[in-house]
Amino acid sequence: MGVSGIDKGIDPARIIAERRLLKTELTRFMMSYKFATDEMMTKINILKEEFSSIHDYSPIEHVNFRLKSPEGILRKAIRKGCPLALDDIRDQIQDIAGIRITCSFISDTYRILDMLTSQQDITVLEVKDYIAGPKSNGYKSLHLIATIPVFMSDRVEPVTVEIQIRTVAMDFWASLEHKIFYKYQGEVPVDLVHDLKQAADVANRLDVKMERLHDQVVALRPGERSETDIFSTAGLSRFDLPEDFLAAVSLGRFAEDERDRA
Ligand code: 0O2
Repeated sequence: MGVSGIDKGIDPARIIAERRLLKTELTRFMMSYKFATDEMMTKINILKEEFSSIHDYSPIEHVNFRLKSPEGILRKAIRKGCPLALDDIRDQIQDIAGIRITCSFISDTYRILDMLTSQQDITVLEVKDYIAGPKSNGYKSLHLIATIPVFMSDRVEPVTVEIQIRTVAMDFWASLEHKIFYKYQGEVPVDLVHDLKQAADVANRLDVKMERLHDQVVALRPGERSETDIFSTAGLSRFDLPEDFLAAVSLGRFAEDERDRA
């Protein structure tokens, strides 16, 4: 079959012009997802650094991101019966930009979800809570589907990003299950499906146990962190704060308190 369309009697110059236009549109389309991922990654890294400098651990273990390839987008669009037009793909395929946050504990996954969803420029489209309601195969994860505005040279575009938030144990399970699923092309033998479900239950028990242990350890530790710890975790050297500056600021605060009380 002639892919070019030339043998169908279409003017070759028109075909070339169309192709060029499509190429530009596709590049802009993919770029918008890349920029949205960059913006979200900045937000997540800020949360990670800020949280670990105030508390004495980071709720975020790792963060990965990926852009779905054009072939992957096409496959998913065909699988979902989505028309192959960029506007329809933008509306219906919500995981073109994907970020995965791996947390230490289950409570951290919800904490991170709250921190992200409370940011003013993030618009939540959907939250799928596969932790509270796991899939029948045992899959657990929190999925946040949200838009973030991307400021480009001539326009502002809200771009959809899918953020998967899960514990290390959930992530370990999901990556193995994903490999097995692809190896068997979706036709996973029944005994393997059963073993995977059992492994998901074991992973969940580990999550619960580890969180309980962590809570016990935290309860034993003094809550306050020293100033030096805070600066070193944040990767900063100590600021030199002159005594008279500190005195002036604290006097100002006393005066403000007095005014508020009056
Ligand atoms: P890949 O290769 O990771 O990109 P919907 O949009 O609701 O019609 P969709 O998009 O399947 O359907 O939504 P869902 O179920 O929330 O899944 C989105 C992504 O979550 C998947 O993307 C997977 O990354 C992950 N996921 C969902 N279910 C499972 C599961 O059972 N096992 C594993 N390992 N991952 C899962 P993709 O595009 O399917 O795959």
